[in-house]
Amino acid sequence: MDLCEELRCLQEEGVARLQAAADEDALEEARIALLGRQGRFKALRDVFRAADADTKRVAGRLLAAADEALKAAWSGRQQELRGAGAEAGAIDITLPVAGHRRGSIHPISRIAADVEEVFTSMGFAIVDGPHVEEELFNFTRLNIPDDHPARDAQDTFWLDNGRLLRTHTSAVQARLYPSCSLPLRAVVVGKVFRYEEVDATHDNTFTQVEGFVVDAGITVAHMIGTIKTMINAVLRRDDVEVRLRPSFFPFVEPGFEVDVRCTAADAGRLGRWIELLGCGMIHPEVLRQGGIDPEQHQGFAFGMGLERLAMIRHGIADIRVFNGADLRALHQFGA
Ligand code: FA5
Repeated sequence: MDLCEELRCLQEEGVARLQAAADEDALEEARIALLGRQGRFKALRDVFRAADADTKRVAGRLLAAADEALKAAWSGRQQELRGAGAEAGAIDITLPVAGHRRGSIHPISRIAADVEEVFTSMGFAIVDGPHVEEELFNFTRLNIPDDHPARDAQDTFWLDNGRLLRTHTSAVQARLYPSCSLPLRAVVVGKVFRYEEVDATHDNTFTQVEGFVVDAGITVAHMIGTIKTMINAVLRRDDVEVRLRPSFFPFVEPGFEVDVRCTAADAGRLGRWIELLGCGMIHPEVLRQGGIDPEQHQGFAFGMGLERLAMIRHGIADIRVFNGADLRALHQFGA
């Protein structure tokens, strides 16, 4: 057989053998025999190299065609075999069914629902307001004019259009007063945002609960009674101590802060006083700006950090758990 005949033969037989390989081992064996260093193709190429110019001119095309056809047959069959293997392995009906992971309610959503339930049972309406707020409601109508230093204490994220991410839920008070009918008992639960350095008790995105009551003859005693009722109903611990400290917020007069601590021997970080909320009697100027006559009606308001409350409820020492993505931590406290 001359070289050209042998090359035609190699292509025909080789392609047929590769295509007929029953599995990957057989295919590899065929590849070595045909295309390996000591295979048939290599042997014919050596013959080709030694051939004269006339033979080379004719056999060159046949050599290239055989090379291409063998390689294509090899890779085509390899893909077929691998695809079939993957398909066969894709469904192993003998494997046990992978269990569904049960989800859980985020601890802040859980405690928010509890807080709302307590207030609804006391006759409060649930109200809401926008996260992107106007400066007017977040600051000005709350007796915090442009140049007031209290604005620095609540620095926030400003938008190009002059609006801001609300720094506290007190903004909802300012929104609501002009259109509300009295007496008013309302509670807001929602996210607030501050340009804040994050640590174990401060986050830049957290949740506040704002409660406010406006009626004739409202006093500090009503406020303290309401706050204590709420704390006792939501915290499921019997070792909680509460204290009231005088404080300043431009939108209340007088103003207070309420701290809590746990007294159990193993309370750890929670054994120290933790500031839970700010509160006070609504400033007459805030009522007036909202169209309410402070001579006729008085009110109290409070704003509480819900994460802080949840930390005490569950004994969580670091606020970053709530906005973190560690589901193992969140699952423990969810419902
Ligand atoms: C206020 O936001 C006032 N609007 C509260 C208020 C309402 C006072 C009505 C009087 C009448 P303050 O900045 O202190 O106040 O925040 C209130 C509560 O939110 C704090 O007591 C704390 O529990 C929580 N809080 C404040 N900053 C953070 C923070 N960075 N991370 C988590 N919780 C916070």
